Amino acid sequence: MILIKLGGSVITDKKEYKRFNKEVVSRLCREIKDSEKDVMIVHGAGSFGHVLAKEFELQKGRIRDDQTDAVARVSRDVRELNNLIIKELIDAGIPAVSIPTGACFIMNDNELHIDPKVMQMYISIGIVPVMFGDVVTDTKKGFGICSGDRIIKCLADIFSPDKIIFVSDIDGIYDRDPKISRDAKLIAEVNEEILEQIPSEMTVDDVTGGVHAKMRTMLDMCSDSRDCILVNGTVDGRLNSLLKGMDVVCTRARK
Ligand code: IP8
Repeated sequence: MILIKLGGSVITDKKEYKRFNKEVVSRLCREIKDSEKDVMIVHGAGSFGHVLAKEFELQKGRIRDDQTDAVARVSRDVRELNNLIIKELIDAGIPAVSIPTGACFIMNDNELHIDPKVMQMYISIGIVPVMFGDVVTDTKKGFGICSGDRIIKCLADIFSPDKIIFVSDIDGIYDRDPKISRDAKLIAEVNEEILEQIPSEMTVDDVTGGVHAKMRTMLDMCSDSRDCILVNGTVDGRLNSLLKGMDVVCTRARK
């Protein structure tokens, strides 16, 4: 099984509140279907989640009264995004069902605990469960933000996928910020030592951390028998080629 995270930067326009990248998502769903691989899918929140979550500091848990309304609005918005994605998956021929993280699971001081039974049942009848970054109740903090990357980590521990693919809007990890430095070089394989040397301020405007945090999660999950790969989903066919086992421009995490 291949675990795929569709990142917020590729499924939405992160600069504009609730802007869905319908064409890109539709193509990515067709690329997944065409690969004929057995997959589980998680998606990020993009501008459906991060804009309000950041404004109301939801990642800090319950710290003031005006957050309650924001919790409800962010939950509503990420479900709206999830519905749009489920529609594209079904239109592409993938029988997908939504498993809303905040409705099904609880966090304990930011730590997500997933009971896999519902997902196992869906998988056993040929349905693809889809989870997403969400606002989740937290036994210690009242609520918190659970990122898609944290869900991926949890699912990887439970379902032992052969491969984990993070689909983003960048070709991979660079040795310096490619938006600032024209001679930034793409790194094909990242390990702990290489990651240490990459500037940590090279992050996107997220409440759940940027490229650096993602690479760290990837290093945690990769092994000799499991590839963890960051790939650019804005390039036509790249995800499809990667799913089919071809060599593509990307960054792989290496222990
Ligand atoms: O986009 C964040 O999930 P991510 C979830 O996977 C919210 O980091 C609600 C901001």
